[in-house]
Amino acid sequence: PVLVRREDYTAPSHWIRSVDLSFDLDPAKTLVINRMRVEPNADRPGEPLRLDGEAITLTRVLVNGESVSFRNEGGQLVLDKLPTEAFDLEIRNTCAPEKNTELSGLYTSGGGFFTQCEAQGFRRITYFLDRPDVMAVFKVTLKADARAYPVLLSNGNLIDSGTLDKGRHFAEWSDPHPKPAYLFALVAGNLVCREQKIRSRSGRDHLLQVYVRAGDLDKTEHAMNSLIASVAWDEARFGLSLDLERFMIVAVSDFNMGAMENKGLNIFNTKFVLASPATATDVDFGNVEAVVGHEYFHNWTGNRITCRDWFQLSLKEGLTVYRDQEFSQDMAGEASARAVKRIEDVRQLRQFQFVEDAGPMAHPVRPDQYQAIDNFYTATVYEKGAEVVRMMATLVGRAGFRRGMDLYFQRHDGQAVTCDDFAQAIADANPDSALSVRLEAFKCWYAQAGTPRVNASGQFDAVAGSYTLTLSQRSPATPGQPGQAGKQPFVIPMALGLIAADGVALPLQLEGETAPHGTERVLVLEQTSQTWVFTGLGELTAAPVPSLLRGFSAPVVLEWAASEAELFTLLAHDHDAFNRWEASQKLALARLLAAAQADGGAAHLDEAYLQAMRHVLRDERLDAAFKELVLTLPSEAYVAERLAEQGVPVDPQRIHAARETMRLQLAQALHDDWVWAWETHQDNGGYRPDPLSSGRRALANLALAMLVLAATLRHDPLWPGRAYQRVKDAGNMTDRAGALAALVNARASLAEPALERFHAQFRDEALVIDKWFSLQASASESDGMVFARIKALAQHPDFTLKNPNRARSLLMVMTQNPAVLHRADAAGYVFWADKVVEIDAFNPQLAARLARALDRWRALAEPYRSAAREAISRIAAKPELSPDTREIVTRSLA
Ligand code: BAL
Ligand code: ZN
Repeated sequence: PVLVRREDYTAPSHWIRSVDLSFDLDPAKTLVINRMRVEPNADRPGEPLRLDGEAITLTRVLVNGESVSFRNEGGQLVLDKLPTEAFDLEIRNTCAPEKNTELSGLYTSGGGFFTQCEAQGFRRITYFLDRPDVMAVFKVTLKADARAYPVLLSNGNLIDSGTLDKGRHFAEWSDPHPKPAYLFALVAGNLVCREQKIRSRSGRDHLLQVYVRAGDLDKTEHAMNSLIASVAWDEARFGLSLDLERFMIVAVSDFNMGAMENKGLNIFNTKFVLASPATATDVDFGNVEAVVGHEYFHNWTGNRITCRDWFQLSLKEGLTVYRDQEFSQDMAGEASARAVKRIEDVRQLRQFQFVEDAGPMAHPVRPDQYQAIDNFYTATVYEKGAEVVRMMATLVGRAGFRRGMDLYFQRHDGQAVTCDDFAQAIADANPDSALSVRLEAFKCWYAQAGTPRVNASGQFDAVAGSYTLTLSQRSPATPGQPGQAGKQPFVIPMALGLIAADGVALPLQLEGETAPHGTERVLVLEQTSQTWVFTGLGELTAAPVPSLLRGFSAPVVLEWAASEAELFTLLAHDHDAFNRWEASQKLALARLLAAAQADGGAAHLDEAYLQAMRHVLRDERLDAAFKELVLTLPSEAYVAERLAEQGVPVDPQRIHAARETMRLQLAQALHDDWVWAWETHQDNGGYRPDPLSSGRRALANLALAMLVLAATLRHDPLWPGRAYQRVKDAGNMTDRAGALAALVNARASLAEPALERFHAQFRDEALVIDKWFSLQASASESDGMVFARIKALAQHPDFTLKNPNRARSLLMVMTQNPAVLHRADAAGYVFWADKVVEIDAFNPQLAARLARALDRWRALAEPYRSAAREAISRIAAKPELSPDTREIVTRSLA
């Protein structure tokens, strides 16, 4: 395997200024004619031209119309003795789209042609300098059978179309914006589209289109509305207008990623386009909005300014995730709904990125090396990358961040740049900011892997009326990067407040200041340890409670030994909704950790905790969505990480048992409150996926789950009956899937008929059948029944490994269900390993994702640990493994 290193970056030997591509589309054998205008890079004279190519057949090479000699070296097409001035290079080759099961390059799906070129799929279409810093203007001609492929799309504007002989037709597209090859796209198929003309703030007219298969047009309204909202938001928030006459989204059901930001022709996994109340849940609606926004925002952050090399991936991904998170928050509107979105994002970060940062795949936001770049489309590059951008925004302020973005575009529009260039622009636009003066130290966030630990301790001096806060940080070792001594301290923005025991927010005045500065401020921790003294607290009779890391102002683990009383105070009074939720999670976590380590594993919930939960549930001032988050216990994976952090070997079965016991206690002790919540959170009007009504549905679904759970245990048919009725007659998928999940998770006898009914009703809706699989794979395990079910479902006529969504709906979901994957008899691992190997033979990207499931095997208790290592070793022992999966298992075992 070839290791690619960031430090080895060199500029390309040549530039490709323009490309004229012609495709004669045929599923079995597509002919590609690729005419390029190539210019030697004056900085690297006399170098041969090495063109990337993979899984394609070369038929002709011409330089300025003449045949030339060439050689093949390590898969690359090498041309020596080239003209020293600009020249025309023509390549002819063929590829076989219907055999392309990797779904990278040009492939067929559902009778159409689609492409996926990021990161390195373009070389599977034709020979090219397939690297993001080579940007060319593309003209594309598509020829295909007119009946089978009436729609022919590529990037940019349609400049010509017409008929050809033998029932074929053609379309010619031209994209005026120079772009790297990874942003190339083509689509040919039998598609219909929803379209809308809009006039943007800048006064330009644009045509927006969403292309789908014929039966799906009624599921495109939300995507179109999200796209219109995205265009407006980017203009309003960042002054960035749509630079294209035509902007297209195309849905495809076989897709490795979520979606792809090809210039002017975004290609989407159907999962993130199609949404109707009958088939999509509130979460799906939210995801469609976020992903449509994300891909659209890439048009500026990614396409207009792209990455110099793939090590800089977070330049576009971290920034664009930050932008889509902000977009979703702005769309949510109210402060409380914004906080809910922030909590959900942080929950996601901790569940996936923190785990990644603690395991064998831990890497910096800007990685230093890779074998398969596809393995680095990670939670670290995306979600931690977004947190890094968010911290910059915190350090320069909202207006300062806008100034920084303006300068970034002023400096780099049309270029391929680095993460350093971005940080420099934000800092330079804010020369006096907390970021600018610490820029070099701040950049550690790009370079150092691992989640920093921040320890906090406070001391109240009633006589002096002062509160002394000490913050210190340390960094864990990560692969290739030693811990504490080897890492520089991070620059950590710590948003905080102080609360009196009665809930009053206290004015914050630091020693040496003449007046308080509000009730919330951001301290910057930049050394290993620092102390701040807050003064003017002479009126207080009891110590204030610090509310630290408000809004999760930095991606760190906060170690603060809060007392129960302090957590109850925060839960009841914190002005920061994030920290109120955080307090609830800490209260639950303490109980879960104790129960998971206690003999017998049973959690006993005390009255104080239950009373606090009851209080939240009944609090009229709080949003239903927030209540649902507070009353949902920390996930088993999160509990496992906290144990691992304390050096306690992780026993997933014990954690599962403890959490389930706690859930049951919550269900029973709060029974009347759940009844109240269910009854008072029913919506009779039409379905709308807005935050308020989706929050009400979320809480009603949680209440129903609790009621069905408790009722099933006491053989009371009332609530299971109600849930079954809801599966039958719900007016939307959120309620229907919620009721079905309640029955399945409670192992109610009505679960079986409900599952059958659901399947029969939606047998023709692929995305709903995906839900049907996931719902069963994510069910609460009991006596191995869920695992047995999953194995049976893998043989179901509707199941296939070939469709990534379907494969993920069962297998990825299973690996995220700890009590199913981690079995004392190792059967979960054996099943998983077999599937990784099976998938790897035809879709390495998908296999490599699945192969990450046992990343944290070293943290496991016996017998899991040894069995997990053995399962990974079994995969690693396969000689024919793809480089993608090979990299994952090798790192895992290292
Ligand atoms: N660029 C790959 C898909 C995405 O992040 O939008
Ligand atoms: Zn992206």
